Amino acid sequence: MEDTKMANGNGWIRAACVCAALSLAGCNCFEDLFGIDDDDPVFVANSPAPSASPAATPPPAPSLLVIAAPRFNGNTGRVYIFRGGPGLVGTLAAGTADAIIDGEAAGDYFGDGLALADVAGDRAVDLLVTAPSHEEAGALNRGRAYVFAGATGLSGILGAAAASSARIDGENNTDNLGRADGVVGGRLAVGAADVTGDGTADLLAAAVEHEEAGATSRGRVYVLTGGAGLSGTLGAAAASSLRVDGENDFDRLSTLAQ
Ligand SMILES: [Ca+2]
Ligand SMILES: [Ca+2]
Ligand SMILES: [Ca+2]
Ligand SMILES: [Ca+2]
Repeated sequence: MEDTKMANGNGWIRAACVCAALSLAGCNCFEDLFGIDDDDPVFVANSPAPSASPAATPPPAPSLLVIAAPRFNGNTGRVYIFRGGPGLVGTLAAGTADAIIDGEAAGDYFGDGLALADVAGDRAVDLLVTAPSHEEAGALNRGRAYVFAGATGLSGILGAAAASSARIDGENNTDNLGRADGVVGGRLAVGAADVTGDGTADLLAAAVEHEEAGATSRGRVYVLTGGAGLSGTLGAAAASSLRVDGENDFDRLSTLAQ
């Protein structure tokens, strides 16, 4: 196989490389592959010249600053998202955030649990928020964990239900899925770690007041496999790949290793 002069003058290419693109006008790949006639002229339209050095890697996007006010507006709860960067300095009112997410209903305590991690597996950081006293109609304080996919792209004032890509509901009344009780450095109600070992972070959520029949408030930790399947409205029991229960009544299992 011979080197072939490109008609646009960009230089020399190997005929074998041209045949990788079967749709190129003038490329007689049958001939080139089987060695019948390697001397045919080959035209490669707009082939880029080889770059002398690889393109510079763009700097990573600044981190997000996420702040929660679980008692905002009658304990509805509100989460503020500021995009980080050199301009984020001084004294700011929380309401000037780049994005604001409001809980669904009074008494939900939206924002009690917070974490940032890519649980959708698309390399864009997702925001995890819990509302431990949220319930759907006919239930009581089951708690709900939300995934907001691609959190860096959020802007304006948003509602938690509509803006979230996934919602995970507690199993039973008064489970309080995602309750952190505002304990700084203590109870971790929601988080992410690749527990399944497939390369994508999984969602971790704790329901401190959950118990199985005959017990009281032992607590249960759930692992929900990360990835594209983590979307829509899900039940914590059915959607989780792993559940870990507390040993004793009132253990209120909640701390998650990451
Ligand atoms: Ca993501
Ligand atoms: Ca409630
Ligand atoms: Ca995983
Ligand atoms: Ca309970």
